[in-house]
Amino acid sequence: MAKLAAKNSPQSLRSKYLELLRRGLSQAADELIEGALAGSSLEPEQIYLEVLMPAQRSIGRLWASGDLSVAEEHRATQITLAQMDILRRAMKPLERSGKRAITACHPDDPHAIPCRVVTDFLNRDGWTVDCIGCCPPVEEFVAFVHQNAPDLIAFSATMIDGAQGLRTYIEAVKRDKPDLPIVVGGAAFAAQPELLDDLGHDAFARDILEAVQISRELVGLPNRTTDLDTLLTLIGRRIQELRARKGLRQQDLAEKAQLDRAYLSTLEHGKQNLTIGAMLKLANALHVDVAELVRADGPSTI
Ligand code: B12
Repeated sequence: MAKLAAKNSPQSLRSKYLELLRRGLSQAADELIEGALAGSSLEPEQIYLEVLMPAQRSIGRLWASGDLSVAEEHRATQITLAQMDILRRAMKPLERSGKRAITACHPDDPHAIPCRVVTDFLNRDGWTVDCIGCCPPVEEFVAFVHQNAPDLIAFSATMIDGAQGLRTYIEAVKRDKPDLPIVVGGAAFAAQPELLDDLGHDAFARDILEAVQISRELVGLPNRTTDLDTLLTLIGRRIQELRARKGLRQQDLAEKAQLDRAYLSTLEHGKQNLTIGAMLKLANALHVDVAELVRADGPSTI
């Protein structure tokens, strides 16, 4: 039973997926992800954010350490793009909100995949999204914004230069449309938060789920995390992530928290309306604040 749970965990799927990326086995990657969608209790959103994205970051590390060539990294990235497409289709979109967004990154920052990720998750949340990836020159971008009349712009920055360059774009957009909300996010800001100083944006989101939440707030849509299922899923993922970080098996954590392992399993899958008492026991067993359990970050390392 424990073996089965481990087999279906995001961590084990991630290691298998990374190995296929390294070896460039695209068909096997199709089979692995399709199999996980069909046969495990993991949601497509979870596979997307907790399997594909960390694996991409690992590919970056392998490339940086010389363990993968540039061509092998490119091949891995193409495989992941194909899987993102499969998962995007598997995610059930929520009711259309009537809101429109543009997602983009700076032209000097060729990392357009994060724009695609923000796009997929806003789409899932009911937005209509124009994903343009790397921006055209500033005047053309402003004209595009004018023509498409979005309710929000989400800028992503992976490279430091890209993050700095966004200032010019934000200034130009704000000159034309001072009230158009702009949310920013991405690895560059996570690495150097001071890049956010005087950037001119309206909000910064630490991760994709937070971006979706903040975007809703910025345009006055009701917050969907008040939806019980979403909240329970977020809490479940958080418990699972904190447990994995401490190297604990479900059984270990259940014993420490004096909870039933099967109950913990349903909690981690967001299928159980947990009591405040259980939340407190888990927080104590994990040595974290209760508030930590309701944060929505995905794991950043494999
Ligand atoms: C694929 C890739 C490329 C591809 C990009 C393809 C594409 N269409 O995007 C290509 C080959 C073009 C590329 C080029 C380069 N790359 Co590159 N690349 C990567 C790699 C392996 C994966 C990127 C990726 O898709 N990650 C998955 C994403 C989605 O994860 P993420 O960025 O963390 O995004 C998450 C959050 O940040 C957040 N988020 C992101 N955006 C946003 C936006 C909003 C609004 C919000 C709320 C949240 C949010 O949500 C995401 C999902 O969880 C990374 C490794 C890595 N660590 O990511 C290196 C990496 C980013 N690249 C790197 C480098 C150095 C380069 C090059 C400079 C290499 C070179 N010498 O030529 C060039 C860039 C050249 C230039 N013109 O500047 C470095 C950057 C180091 C640094 N910090 O400066 C990395 C980290 C690799 C490494 N370990 O060294 N790269």
